[in-house]
Amino acid sequence: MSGFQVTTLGQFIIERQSEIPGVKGEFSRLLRDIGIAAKIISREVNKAGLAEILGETGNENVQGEDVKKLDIIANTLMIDCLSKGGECCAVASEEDEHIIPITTPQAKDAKYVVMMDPLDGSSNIDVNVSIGTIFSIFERVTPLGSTPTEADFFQPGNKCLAAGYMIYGTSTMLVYTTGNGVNGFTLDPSIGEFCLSHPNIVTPKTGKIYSVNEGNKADFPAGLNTYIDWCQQIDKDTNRPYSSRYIGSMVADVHRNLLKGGIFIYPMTTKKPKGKLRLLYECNPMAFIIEQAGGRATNGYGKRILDLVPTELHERSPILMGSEEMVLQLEGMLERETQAQ
Ligand code: P6P
Repeated sequence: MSGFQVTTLGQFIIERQSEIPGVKGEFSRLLRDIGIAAKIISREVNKAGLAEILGETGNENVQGEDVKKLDIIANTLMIDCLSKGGECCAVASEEDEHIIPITTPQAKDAKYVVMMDPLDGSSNIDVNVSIGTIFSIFERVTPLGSTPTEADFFQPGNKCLAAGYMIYGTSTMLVYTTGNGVNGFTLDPSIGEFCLSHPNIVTPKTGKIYSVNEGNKADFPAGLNTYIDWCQQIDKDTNRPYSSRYIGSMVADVHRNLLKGGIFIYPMTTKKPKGKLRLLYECNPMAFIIEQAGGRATNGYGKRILDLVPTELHERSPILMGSEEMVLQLEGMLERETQAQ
């Protein structure tokens, strides 16, 4: 016996394929293609410091943000892997203003579309802070064989078939759900395989970590400042306040809170009335994962993130997500102070 007891991502995808109603080999092959892209992006991210590809291209993306070379590399790699695999007919990416139809002959009849943030948190690349890729898979709603349209992407998150993220940190992990729980895989570079390291991730019902950019405090809705003040009171059980943890990289912040318990908040502010994070390829996929792990994800004003119906490709939404009791507590404060106004 070789002692090789781990389950690889490829084995896991095949083993669990039968759990997802109505999907067959195409879906599994699409997940495999994303796993391949993850390995290549991980290689590029981990050599960034050496390959002089740090720094900016001098270009701006559709969001008006400086685009780092790695953003472009990750975006291109994901699209190339999805194109080669032939199971995806179109992609919506944070890096591209419009949807990207995949024009290979096989893709024409593909059933699925992918929404992605190819490299989230990229402002952290040059300071060696963990960054990530966020993806989700939906079934197209336009007729098979026709040219994909934005209608294929304006689906609420509750129609999502799979959502996941890669986090390029001290190790590279891929965490995803297909609606049957959340599982985490750690890349073993020595064999080039993602190995099941965090089976059936369940997030704690409460926690002691709150994650929000308090630099925007003057701009927060009233109830949020009440909540932050409450978090900072001496806790009767442990005699210490909650911990504030915010690294400015959504994947890293949400991943930590997913495992340890906590709340991640990107609220509406007077300057950003719909918040900053994008609904299609940041809020929805992360909300699907959080809910599948037993947590809660809303826009702070009574709407479940996954029930929001998108009308623009790059629209934004305020988001509170993480441990259910913490999210409910903050929602209560927001509601009370909104009504009091
Ligand atoms: P702020 C990174 O640019 C990002 O999109 C997310 O990864 C992160 O959570 C957020 O923006 C940070 O935004 O305004 O706090 O710097």
